[in-house]
Amino acid sequence: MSEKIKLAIQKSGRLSDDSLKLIKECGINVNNGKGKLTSIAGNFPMEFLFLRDDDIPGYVADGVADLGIVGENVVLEKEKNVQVIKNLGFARCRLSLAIPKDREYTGIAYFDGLSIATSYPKILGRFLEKNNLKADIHEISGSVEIAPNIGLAEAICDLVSSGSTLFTNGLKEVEVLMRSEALLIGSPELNARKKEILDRLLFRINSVQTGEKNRYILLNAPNASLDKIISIIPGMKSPTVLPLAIEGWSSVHSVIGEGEFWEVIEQLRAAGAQGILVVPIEKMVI
Ligand code: PRT
Ligand code: ZN
Repeated sequence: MSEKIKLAIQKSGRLSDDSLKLIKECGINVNNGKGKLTSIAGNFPMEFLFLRDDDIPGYVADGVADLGIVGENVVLEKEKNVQVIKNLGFARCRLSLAIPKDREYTGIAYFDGLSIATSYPKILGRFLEKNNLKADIHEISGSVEIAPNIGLAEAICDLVSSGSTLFTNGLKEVEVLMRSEALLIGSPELNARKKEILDRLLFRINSVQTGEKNRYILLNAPNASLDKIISIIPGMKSPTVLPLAIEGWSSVHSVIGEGEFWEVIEQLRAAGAQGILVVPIEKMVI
């Protein structure tokens, strides 16, 4: 049997759906039926391990898995010997310190001598040390946000995304320790065959990500405006210009960045463009 690369992904949780979506968008079939711990891709030399996110850095460092998809927060907390291969842009959140909302926050020295509940004792410990603060770290594995209300700690250090969990527990976010997103991590020692498979995977991930960041644009323009319009949407090499059936008009096709979308549309309309269509790009190979 030919060699496969082993990718560890979260079995169930906030990373699972986006990890599977990315794999599928890369054209790789993943069969993650209920209760499965491993599976093999039908059409790519890849094997999947479905694990708890906390275990992923350790499995990758030990070489049980070659690659893993996991939050940066977990990678920094676990301090395992893994390499970060790529930022994946989903599961964005921040690790923050929060205190009861009726307390006046006086700056970072507020935390000196307090007890702080967290599931991230190492990241918090490093942060306190860097700021020359001493605090009592209570490591708990879940529901950190209730700690102040039940008298377990005076502050918490936890992941935040919308902020609603803090709000409903009467807490306020006062310091951000780090920002996190999902990462593709890898074992520092991959053999030549596995590096080749990784390169193929990265090529596909890059094409998906570039496609997501761009839009395909089609419009009609009077021929007299073509020069101006082409200068606004230069595209990958240059736009495609096709004559319309009606005399003196052309259809222009190009690619624009998702972030510049509205600005570009306004400029195009001012330059005389009509019938502007903008459509998503599934994959883009530059
Ligand atoms: O079972 P397993 O150990 O695999 O999963 P888990 O329960 O440890 O992790 P899971 O699935 O909750 O989160 C996996 C990863 O998603 C985290 O390690 C982060 O990298 C990322 N992530 C992104 C988040 C959040 N956003 C997030 N909001 N992880 C957790 N939260 C929690 C947070 O702990 C708090 O309880 O959501 C609550 C806050 O959310 P808001 O929106 O109310 O602010
Ligand atoms: Zn976990």
